[in-house]
Order: sequence, then structure tokens, then C-alpha cells
Amino acid sequence: MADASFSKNDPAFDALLAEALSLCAKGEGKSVDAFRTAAETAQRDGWQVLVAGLRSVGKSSFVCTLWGDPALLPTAVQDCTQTNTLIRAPNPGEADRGIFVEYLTRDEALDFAARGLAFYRLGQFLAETLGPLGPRLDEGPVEECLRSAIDATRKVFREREDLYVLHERLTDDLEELEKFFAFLESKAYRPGERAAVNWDDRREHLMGVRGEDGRKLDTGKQLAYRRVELARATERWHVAPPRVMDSPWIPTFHNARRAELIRGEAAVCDALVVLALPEAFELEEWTVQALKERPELAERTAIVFNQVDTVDAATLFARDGFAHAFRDNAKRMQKHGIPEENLFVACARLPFLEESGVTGFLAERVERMKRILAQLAGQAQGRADEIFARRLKAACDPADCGIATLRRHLEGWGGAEAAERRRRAAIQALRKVDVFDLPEEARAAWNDLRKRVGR
Ligand SMILES: Nc1nc2c(ncn2[C@@H]2O[C@H](COP(=O)(O)OP(=O)(O)OP(=O)(O)O)[C@@H](O)[C@H]2O)c(=O)[nH]1
Ligand SMILES: [Mg+2]
Repeated sequence: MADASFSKNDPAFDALLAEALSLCAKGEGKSVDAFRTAAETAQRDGWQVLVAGLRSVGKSSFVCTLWGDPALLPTAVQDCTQTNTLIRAPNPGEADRGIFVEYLTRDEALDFAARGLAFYRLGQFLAETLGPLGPRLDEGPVEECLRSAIDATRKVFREREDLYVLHERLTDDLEELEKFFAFLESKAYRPGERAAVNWDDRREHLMGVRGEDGRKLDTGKQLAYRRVELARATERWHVAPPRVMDSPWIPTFHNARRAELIRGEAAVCDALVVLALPEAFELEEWTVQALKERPELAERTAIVFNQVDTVDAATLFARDGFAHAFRDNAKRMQKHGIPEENLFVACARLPFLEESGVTGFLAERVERMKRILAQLAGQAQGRADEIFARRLKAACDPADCGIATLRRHLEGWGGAEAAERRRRAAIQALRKVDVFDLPEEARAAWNDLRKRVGR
């Protein structure tokens, strides 16, 4: 059977995938893993967009405005989003404003915690202060390593006040890990499961517990989260709305949970949106890798230079201004296969504030923002042929803010074509499965199935 004979919602294709998945259920190895991912992606309903980017560039604000609900996600000045957050329209018959938490299994959660920043910092501290007398943290079961790091640090702090004062910052890491363990022992933790929680508690689920100044008080629980899922109606789309994955930023090192979960989403998304500040930009290393693994995704990767209201209108077209940076960025992105038309400019904060129904000093801020945008748009007059000028104008138009323009582009990357693309990718991955990655008893049946798929 050739690819072309599989059409939309083809039951023959669904049956074939199900058969292949059950045949390789006991298989192991790269080729089987790749097929499993591709097959599960092909079975997914609807298309998916991953939103990524460095810390505090406005990813969550952007997703809120894309969806048309400023109250959807929390936004904050510092390290806000802790967990991948899937936003989707409610399924038929499902209530609006549903929220679900998907928990990691205990082993996964412990493994990620042992490759996280808090444990790393405690380990460094213990190695520096106790040297060879400290606990061995790199051998034995991970749970024991984590617990002995906590206990040993607490002990040092009890016995050496000078060290406690010098390293007080570490108490945040200690508390995070202690609260993580307390959560693992609590009834609320449902290992490997997905559970409905309260809509009104979404702030706490998405960003952890915070002090009034925004400081993190408790994000221990989040170390056991795989993702949070929000079902929320949206009327902003001309096609069936996508499933949008908002993500936390990935600190450059020692955050295996965030890094691996986001990389996993990059492997299965239909489109990738990278948010950045309006300045010189290069892709993060993990994004470069993700595009190397899926070169076809580059065509559906958008780079959005958000916070355009922070650009200085006086130097916009000067040598060190944003216009030049945009052009240089376009050249750099082309090297990764991302075309210049996929570069956008936005001001996510404006619709976010306006739709929140602002009053008082915030209303003043909105007016000031509009004046700045008008100034920027004025600078772009007469340069309408360039992509940069067009994108800038869209971003500075309060009715668009660059968000409506981007939404239209995204719509072109979704729909039936996206489903077809995922189906083709699953067939290709099926062909590439190495039969030696399968248990012996499944090989004959697999060869049979491969013949049905054809070349
Ligand atoms: N001036 C300006 N500020 C913005 C804009 N978009 C977002 N912000 C602000 O930037 C800060 C971070 O916004 P978030 O939406 O939380 O950013 P994020 O990328 O999701 O942050 P993390 O989840 O912590 O990585 C907030 O204070 C927002 O109000 C914008 O277009 N202009
Ligand atoms: Mg965020």
C-alpha cells in the first residue's frame, strides 16, 4: 500500500498503526522509539503549536492574547511558568475552563530531580565543605542520593552557623526538594496519571506558590508534574484552533525536567513559535538540535520579536537599531532553514492589558504604549515593501499587535495538511524500524506488515 492511498480519517490507516504499535510494544531501540513517537503523533486529534523562548520574553502573555483570554495564564516578571502547559479548546460536550494535571511517574520525577538545579547546588556545596567526608551522591538509588543530600546539608547548617549564613540561598533549594518529597508522599500525587483540579487554582499549579514580591516560595510540587492542560474556549481562529503548548524557559544547564519535556514536545509539534526580545538573536542550542532532527519543521518555525514597545524609535533604522538587528537575525535564521517570512514582530502586552479592562495607572500605560507604537509605525512609513516594515506596522497597529498576523500564518500551517504530514511521517518511521529492535516472535508479522505499506 503506498502513502497516497491513505486519505483523511482513513480507518485502514488507523488499523494499520494500531497493529504496528501493538507489534512493537515489546521492542526496544532508537528506531522503535522513533516509530512510536511518530505513530502516537499521527493518532493525535488536531494540530499542535509549541511556544518556546528565553525567560520572561512574554511567552505566556503571547499565548493569552493568541487565545483571546488575558486571564488564561499567569505572567510575571521572573521565572513564572514552571511546567509545560497545553491550552486547547474544550472537546464536544466538555465544559469550558477545565484544568488537568498530568503527573510524572515516581521514577521519572526522582530521576529528573536528581538532574535538577537544586540537587546540583546542594551537591556542589557538600563537596566544597565536606570533601571526601561528605555523602556519595553519584551512586546508589537516586532517591537515597537526594535524601542524603538534603540531610547532610541540613546537618551542616545546624552545626555551622557561619556556613549557614554564607549559603542561606541554598535554603530555597532545600525547601524545594523537601516539599517535592512531601508531595510525593501526599494523597494529591497520582503517579503517572492525569487528574482534574480546580480552575481557580491554576496560578498555583502553573507557577507554584509565590510571595507578594513574586519570589518563589514553593515549586517543589511542580517537580512531579509532566504537564498542565487547560480546556478553554476561543473564538479567535478561522480554522479549528490548535493545541498550543506554552513552555517554561530552559536554564542553560541542570534542568533535565524542563529540557527533556520541551524537547519531547518539539519532536511532535506541527509548528514551533520562538519568542525573543527585539534585538540581536540566535537560536538556543536545543532548538538548533531539534531542527536538525526535523529539518522540515524549519518551514513552520516562527520567530517572534516581542516587546516591540521597548524599541527606541529614534534609532530604529540606525546602525545599531532594531531594523538592522532584524535583518541580521533573518540571515542567521536562514542558515537554520527558517525563511525570512517566518520572522514576526509583536507587542503581546497591549492586547493583554486592554482585554483585562485596565483602569487607573495601567490605563495610562496603555495610552503611552499606543503612542510609542504610533511613533514606531511612523518611522516605517514609505518602507512598506520590506518584510521588516510590514511586520513592524502590523505590530504597531493596536487592532493587530502582530498577534493577528501571526495567527493567520499559523492557520496556514495547521488543518488537514498537518494531519497528512503527520501520517506520512509515521509511515516513514514505520519503514525505518529495524526488525532486530523487535522481539523475535514479532519479526515475521512485522515484515508482513512492512510489505503492505510498500516503499
Ligand atoms: N513592554 C512589554 N512587556 C511585555 C510584553 N509582553 C510581555 N511583557 C512583560 O514581560 C514579563 C514576562 O511576561 P511573561 O508572559 O510572563 O513571559 P514568559 O516568557 O512567559 O516568562 P517565563 O514563563 O518566566 O519564562 C511580564 O512582566 C510581562 O508583562 C510586551 O509586548 N511589551
Ligand atoms: Mg511563562
